[in-house]
Amino acid sequence: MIESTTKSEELMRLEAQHGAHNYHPLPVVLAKGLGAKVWDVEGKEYFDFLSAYSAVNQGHCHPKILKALTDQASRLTLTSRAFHNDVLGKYEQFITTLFGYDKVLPMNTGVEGGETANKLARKWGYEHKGIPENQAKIIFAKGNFWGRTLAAISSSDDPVSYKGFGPYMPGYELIPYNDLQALKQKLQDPTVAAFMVEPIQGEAGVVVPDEGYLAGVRGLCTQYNVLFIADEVQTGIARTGKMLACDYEDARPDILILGKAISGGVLPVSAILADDEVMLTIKPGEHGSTYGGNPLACKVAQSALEIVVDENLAKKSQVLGDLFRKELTDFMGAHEMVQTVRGKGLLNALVINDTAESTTAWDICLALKENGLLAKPTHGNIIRFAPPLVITEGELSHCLEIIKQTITNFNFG
Ligand code: IF1
Repeated sequence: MIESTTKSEELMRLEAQHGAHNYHPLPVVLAKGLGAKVWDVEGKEYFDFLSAYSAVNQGHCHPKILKALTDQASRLTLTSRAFHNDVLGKYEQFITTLFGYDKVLPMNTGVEGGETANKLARKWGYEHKGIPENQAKIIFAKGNFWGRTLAAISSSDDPVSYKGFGPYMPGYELIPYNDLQALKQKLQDPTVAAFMVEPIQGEAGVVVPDEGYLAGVRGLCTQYNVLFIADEVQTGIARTGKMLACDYEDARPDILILGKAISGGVLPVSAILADDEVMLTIKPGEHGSTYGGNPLACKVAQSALEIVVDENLAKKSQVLGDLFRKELTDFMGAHEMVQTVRGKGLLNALVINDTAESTTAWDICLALKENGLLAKPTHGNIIRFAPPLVITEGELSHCLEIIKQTITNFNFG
């Protein structure tokens, strides 16, 4: 029997003994969250600079979302789509009006959103573009990440994602990110149904494409009659300083995928939005899920989206993000190990002057944790910084001091 000295160690031991080892978490055990802060089981306070990978944009345990959750939870939580309910239609009207699309297909996780978008694109390709049956191609950008299913990893060029899980989904092809020439070249192929891309690549390390890239994608997809699928699961819902990252260039996707913060980190909700020509290619019984569009999820999601609008979180994200990057860029000048700070709104990353195979970013995150700030590397030398959008300017300034002090005192060896 391994003797554990603290409650955290005992709880981490339980996970190690009884849970799959499919993660390598930072050694911290959280027990409470409110706004931009979380507390561990020993009561230590931290600023959350991961926001559950941008699912907690509205802040932990937002009272309005919790009220929506508890009010609905005592009425009706799940009917399945075998029957109608008194919540779904009103939510569908709300979200399609908010984002400006004819229809929404509600699912649960972000990757189900991607899978749904891929099915819609293929069906549209056969029924509206005349692509021969079972020959539809979907193009992705290198460095993409849209989840862990066999389809999602089939489009990945990261061996950690796909190695050992073959065979892979056919009909997927890759081009370099942020390369309009490569996209134009690929779209000459008449069997291409769609191009699916993140407006900013999250897992790749908050990779921001050149000005004009998204507008260029929109133009080329229109020119070659190819669906532009925007994966805004991580960049959407005000994270990058606009409601959608695509809004920076008025690049309206043909299929919009939302997840994560659509429900403010309270329960899994995703949504696929499209206009009728695309959405109505899927007929009754051809797609769905047990929990997709359940009344509880719809109430939570509507409340979470209303908060984004009412609290003007997109503007907050833009203003605070500019402040964050300016302060760290000034700091970088005096610190040769900090190579780059990049991002939009409050989706940012710090690139350390080290190799992607190093543990430097991890070690810095351990030091940040000791100093009361939780962040996670996306690769060996890149640290993502993405606090809840409800963080105050004062809290952000305090966190900037923690980051600068931690890096200044860090022994880069
Ligand atoms: C985990 C990464 C981020 C996503 C984009 C779709 C999905 C995701 C752009 C799928 C999910 C999550 C998955 C989560 C960690 C996190 C992540 F590190 F795995 F790669 F954010 F960068 N599109 N990203 O980022 O959404 O099915 O997870 O709801 O632990 O796997 P999901």
